[in-house]
Amino acid sequence: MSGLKECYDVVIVGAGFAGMFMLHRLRELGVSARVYETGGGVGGTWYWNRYPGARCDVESMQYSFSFSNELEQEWEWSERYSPQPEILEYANHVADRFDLRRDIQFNTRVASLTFDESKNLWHVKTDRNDEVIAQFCVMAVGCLSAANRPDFEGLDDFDGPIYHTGEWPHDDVNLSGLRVGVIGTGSSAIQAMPILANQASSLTVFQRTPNYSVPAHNQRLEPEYVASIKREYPALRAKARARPTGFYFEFNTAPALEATSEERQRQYEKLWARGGLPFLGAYGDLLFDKMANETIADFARKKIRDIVKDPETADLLCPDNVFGCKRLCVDTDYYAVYNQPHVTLVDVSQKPIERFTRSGIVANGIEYELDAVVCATGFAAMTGSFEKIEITGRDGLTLNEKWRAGPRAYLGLSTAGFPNLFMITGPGSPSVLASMIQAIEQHVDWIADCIGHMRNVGADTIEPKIDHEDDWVQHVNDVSKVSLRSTCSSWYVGANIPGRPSVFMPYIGGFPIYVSKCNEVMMNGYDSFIITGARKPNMPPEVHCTKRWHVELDMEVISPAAIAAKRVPLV
Ligand code: N01
Repeated sequence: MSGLKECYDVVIVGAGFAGMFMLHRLRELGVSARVYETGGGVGGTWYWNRYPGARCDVESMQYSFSFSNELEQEWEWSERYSPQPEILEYANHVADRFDLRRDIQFNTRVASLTFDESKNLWHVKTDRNDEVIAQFCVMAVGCLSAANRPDFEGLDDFDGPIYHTGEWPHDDVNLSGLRVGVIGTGSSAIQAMPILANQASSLTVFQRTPNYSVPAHNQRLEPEYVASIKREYPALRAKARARPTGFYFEFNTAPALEATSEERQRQYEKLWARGGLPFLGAYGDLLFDKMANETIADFARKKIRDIVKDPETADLLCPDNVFGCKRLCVDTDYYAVYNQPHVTLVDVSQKPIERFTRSGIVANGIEYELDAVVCATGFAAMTGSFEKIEITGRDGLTLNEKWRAGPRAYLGLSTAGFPNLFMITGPGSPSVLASMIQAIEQHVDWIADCIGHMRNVGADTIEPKIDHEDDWVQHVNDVSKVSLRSTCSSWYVGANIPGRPSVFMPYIGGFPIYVSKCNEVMMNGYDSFIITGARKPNMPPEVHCTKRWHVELDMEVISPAAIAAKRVPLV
């Protein structure tokens, strides 16, 4: 391969769920495609995040592809929330079943993508000196893929190993009997800690901001339950698509503040006992009204204090920010970890970690002796994986320059000045606020329809009109302000990493509204895009998947007016 210039219709960057399904759809169109993947296997997030305890926080029966009935029926999930190895096995099964590997080049990082305006082609270079040419590039790089490794002073001095949850080694990591430090208390740490505590002789947790976590109540799936879902899959998927989050769960649109405190207590207890993310669906105004939110935050803080025996530790673990503002965590026995005598919580909220030394970490003037450190410090979310690739569009403009003040993309699908470059679950789409696999499938279908149409009409390039892009970015920003979610320093706004512009990146207006907008754009003949070279400009595609994604919009529930009236839990 090295040094050879090959030509493909499409280059896909990434072989996670997005890249795999994109490849499958393009093959159906008879389009040649090459996938480059940094990792040694498929699975994306689930290939890299193999830290102990890693599992999905969306229920297994909904966290799967819906495009193939056979796949849906044959695959067996074993637990309510799938563990990482099982999801990775599923990804491998998909790759084998649809014979995807022959078009995927593993262990290869795309280093640069450069648009040649004279030929309307992308030049793709990899870190293994491959140089290929493609008419289209599809970025299937994932929303939470670029690990955030803070540059602590003295990192190189530390004698022991330093792991990152998002880049966990593939060999066995044996922490048994070691003094282990964990930096961070987000979802990854919360999942890993109960298991790390069982292995380590001591566990020292460095916490900058406490997080809310709801019990998972994970359990084995009963065959009867699985069979009942499989019988109903098409209807269940349709219901899910009609929900703001793209996954299905019961939610209550009534306002919390109109219930009595006894009613609220009963409702919160009932949903806490059920567990998981649907807890946020207890009332319709929880993410819109600060006072309503306080009622659920108080309930959660009381739960923490009930579980954690040492009052000082419990106080440190109680967040004082909006409940659900940061991504809600889902745990198994997280808070109880702190009752174990060998687990210590170190508050680094007032003063950051000072430095690493040969034998540990110094915080608040105290040196904590450690044999190994786990950085559960998250990701440069949404844009981090784009930043790592030098992407140069028209007039020599790089994507990093264009996005310096925050990402700008039309529908999170493409960005002006970068023709024929598509993104799957890019910034400005529901992505991380929706069920990821649903969001991926919808984007892949839209992109495949678009590429098929471009070929049918002999078009050279497509890119969004800048005024439509600007309007969409403004809309994404405006809608985010309706929700309390935009009010705290979370990775949704890039605030977990110093120096990043503070912009609410995912589209919070709800999956169905978003999907209907994508369908409308397509059926209007892509009139918000500039298409060059087409024999028939501004025509809708002859073949398209809008039916598959069509939902009857229940405007009572999901219209912007309803959102503004604070009645929809955009969980
Ligand atoms: O990352 P995070 P994560 N010094 O950013 C702290 C998904 N996910 O990997 O909050 C000290 O949430 C940081 O502190 P702060 C899920 O969507 C899904 O845990 O920024 N601490 C925070 O406590 C999730 O939301 C599953 O003040 C530092 C922690 O590190 C997303 O991935 C499972 C620091 C990072 O938490 C990210 O979760 C796991 C520093 N310099 C994850 N820098 C599923 O179940 C950062 N921190 C699907």
